Amino acid sequence: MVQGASPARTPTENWKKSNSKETRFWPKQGCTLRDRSGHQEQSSGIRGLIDLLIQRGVTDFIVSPGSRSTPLVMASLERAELKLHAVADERAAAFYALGLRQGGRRPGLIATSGSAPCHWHPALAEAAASQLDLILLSADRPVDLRERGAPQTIDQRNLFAPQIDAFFEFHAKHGEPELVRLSHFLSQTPKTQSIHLNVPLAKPLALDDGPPPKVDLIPEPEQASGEMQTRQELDGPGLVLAGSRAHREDCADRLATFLQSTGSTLLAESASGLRHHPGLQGFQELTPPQTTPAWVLRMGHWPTATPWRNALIQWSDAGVPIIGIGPEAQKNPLQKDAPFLPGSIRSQLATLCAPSSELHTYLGPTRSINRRLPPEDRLLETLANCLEPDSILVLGNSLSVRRFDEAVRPGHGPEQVYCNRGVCGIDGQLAFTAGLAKAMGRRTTCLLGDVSLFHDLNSLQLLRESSVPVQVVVLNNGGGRIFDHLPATSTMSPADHRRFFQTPQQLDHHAIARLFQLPYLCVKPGESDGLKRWFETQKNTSLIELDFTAQ
Ligand SMILES: Cc1ncc(C[n+]2csc(CCOP(=O)(O)OP(=O)(O)O)c2C)c(N)n1
Repeated sequence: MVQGASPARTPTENWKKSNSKETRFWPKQGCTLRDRSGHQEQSSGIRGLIDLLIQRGVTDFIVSPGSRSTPLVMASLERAELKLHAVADERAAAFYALGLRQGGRRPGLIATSGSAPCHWHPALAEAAASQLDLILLSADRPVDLRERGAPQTIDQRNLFAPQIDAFFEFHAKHGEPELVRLSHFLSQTPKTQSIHLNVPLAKPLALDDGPPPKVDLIPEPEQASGEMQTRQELDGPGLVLAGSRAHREDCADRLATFLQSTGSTLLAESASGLRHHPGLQGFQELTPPQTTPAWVLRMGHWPTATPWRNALIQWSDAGVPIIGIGPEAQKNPLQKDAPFLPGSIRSQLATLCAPSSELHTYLGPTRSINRRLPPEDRLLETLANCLEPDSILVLGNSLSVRRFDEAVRPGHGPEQVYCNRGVCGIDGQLAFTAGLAKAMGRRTTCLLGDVSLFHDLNSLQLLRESSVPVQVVVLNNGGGRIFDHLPATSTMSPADHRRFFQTPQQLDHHAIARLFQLPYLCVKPGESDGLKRWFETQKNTSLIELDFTAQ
């Protein structure tokens, strides 16, 4: 080798040198991917994008790691008014964001290109069904790399249709004109809608110095309220059925007046937020009345409990009007053209009244509420009584929410109970709880099944890191026991039933707790003394196993 000359490169080194990741895929004619002249524009475009989102009200970003998204993260880090959270798994990140949104914050998600944003989909399905909005920022490879076999590159446009209608591809390198285009788009998209912004980014994946261009957010046009204000008379005493999320707005006092004046009865799920309200307790039942009501007023999500749903079917067949009220009003799987009163529950309740001012009596004060409970349900009631009334409770789907609703009477347990009943997934429940606990800043408990825990196991890490203690209570009944009630159960072999439906994981929950360095308690029905002490003394996130496997 000649002194001073650069060492000879091997063919592989030569290839590597001349084929940096982005030049290996030859750009289509007329564009150069290595052109750095657009870098300054890209940087200011990204800063302007984050600025517009802050103007729209975004408070937090949940960041999952990746290189393509670097400029988005860096621009967010520059803004002191934003809170950034790191969640490695994108599916958990999206459920965490959903929890934050449920708790009143306005979060956005940031992920890299390829399969990463695809993992947001389950949480978006729940968000859409529960009318919660999220902002999604997916970084993308430059547009010219699409459909050319480039690594980590898929078509990310409209990835989430039909869950989200609002999609915008933001070309940061076009700088200010692109920001003006985005501002128009945002003004046309109501804040209640989730938005997916796909952001193709070229190398270098960093930010140049320089302030963002100042583009103002164009205000949304005023929406007509469209609420019906005519007074509506409801003949005869009826029934109000409150599913989860019925109490999104403070409607309890209006509802109490309405129940009183119409002589009606209330069936309220825990996650309706109405069950524990002191003014409503005298009107409540836990099981549907034997008498057919003259009408049913339904608010929040469609009910979870099978007896309630069966009663609705029976009444619907008998021609009882099932009137939807509030944001979820229009959804009625039984009656396609069922009457509904959209808009706010509070204002709609004010329009409803009985024909005369005379007080009606229907079922009278609570009866089905005072009954003997089996040992497992008593343990759930003990659990409810261990929880402070102003703490937060998240109920997992499947039997957790059903059993809790059946076992725990009005007035017991926390007032604020949440459950993802939009699409009833067993996924992401711990991540959702972590986000909600963070947003609310209050002690939080999550009760969920053993398969549900397994499904979101990695989110125990989020809970371990949570600044607010979260008690994870796993109702371990040896698999997905809701499937014991499948009509086909009697026609298949027990082995097939276990393998394809119950899917018992047979995991050692104590070992799981150790893996995530969480304190652990195991409680069996009839041995609930330790539970109360645990809740009184436990200051950290912990895992509590309710061991129902012997039942
Ligand atoms: C993401 C998702 N996958 C599958 C289902 C169908 N599913 C409903 S309940 C259930 C079993 C849940 O088991 P577990 O959490 O142990 O609760 P249990 O039925 O014992 O109450 C399954 C798989 C679902 N709802 N969501």
